[in-house]
Amino acid sequence: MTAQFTRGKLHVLSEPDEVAKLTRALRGVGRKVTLVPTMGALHGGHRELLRRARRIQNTVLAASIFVNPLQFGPGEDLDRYPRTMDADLQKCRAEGVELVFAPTATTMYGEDAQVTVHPGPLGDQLEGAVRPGHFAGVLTIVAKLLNIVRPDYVFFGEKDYQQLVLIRRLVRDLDLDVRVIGVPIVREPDGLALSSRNAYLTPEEREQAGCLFLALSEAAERSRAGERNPAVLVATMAREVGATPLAALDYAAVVDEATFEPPAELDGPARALIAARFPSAHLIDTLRLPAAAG
Ligand code: PAJ
Repeated sequence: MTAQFTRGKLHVLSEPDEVAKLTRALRGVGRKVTLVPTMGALHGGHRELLRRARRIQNTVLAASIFVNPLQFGPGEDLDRYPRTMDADLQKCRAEGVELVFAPTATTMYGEDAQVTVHPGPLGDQLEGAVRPGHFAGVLTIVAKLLNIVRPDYVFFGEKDYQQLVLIRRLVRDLDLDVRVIGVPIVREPDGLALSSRNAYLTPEEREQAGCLFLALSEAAERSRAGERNPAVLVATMAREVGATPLAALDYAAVVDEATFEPPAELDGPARALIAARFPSAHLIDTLRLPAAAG
């Protein structure tokens, strides 16, 4: 192995140069690298990504922990975003992570970083319309992480489905040499998708937050029953959230899974997406729509 690396041990590095040097040395001795990018405050969703990533044999499992300021808009939750580094490192150790890259904003962006990745039209839709500039920030940090770590595999959750689609396009359109792997959503017993932002919810909001999954499930049920009109499914979702006192709908949408365009009629793999604002948190969720039964 290399001088600075002991197999099976957790190495925590904060300098991009050190990380690049270490992973280059590991590649030099034939090791592949798998990366799981996160913003920390690790929960069961992140742990599922780490577990799936660890199943790829004979690779070094790396995770990044970085609350990326570039993907937060003015007035968003950058300052209060949960930061739980010690607990995160414990979880990484428990999941067999061998390298954690935890940079600071200054080392990542310096004083004068100016060039960013432009996500294209999909970056302005849905979540991008609610959070202008968000996806440019996401794609810029992901491109940087991929360039520093140079992983063979990189894992992302389907919970942030539009993010996953945009990252696949980033890799395709900029010819990046990495395999992107998507992981299904981990949920609470009432269906609420695990999220670091769930910690913001008051008990009353938490009780009502199941409405997102309920809305998606109703749309899926109608689709299974033969409803082919996306507008009907969108109206079904909007009604469910509208009936939840503390929730305000940001968007409900049905998109073609391959193109991410809203289909005129459902005739192939499609996905429902939903986002709602509670007084304390903006929450998103998604579900694949089943084809009609029979
Ligand atoms: P973060 O919100 O920390 O999420 C890190 C990864 O965990 C993402 O790929 C996300 O989709 C996945 N994830 C979160 N909750 C999940 C759940 N309940 N089930 C399955 N996967 C889940 O997403 C980001 O960070 C950032 O935008 C990042 C990609 C790290 C760039 O800064």
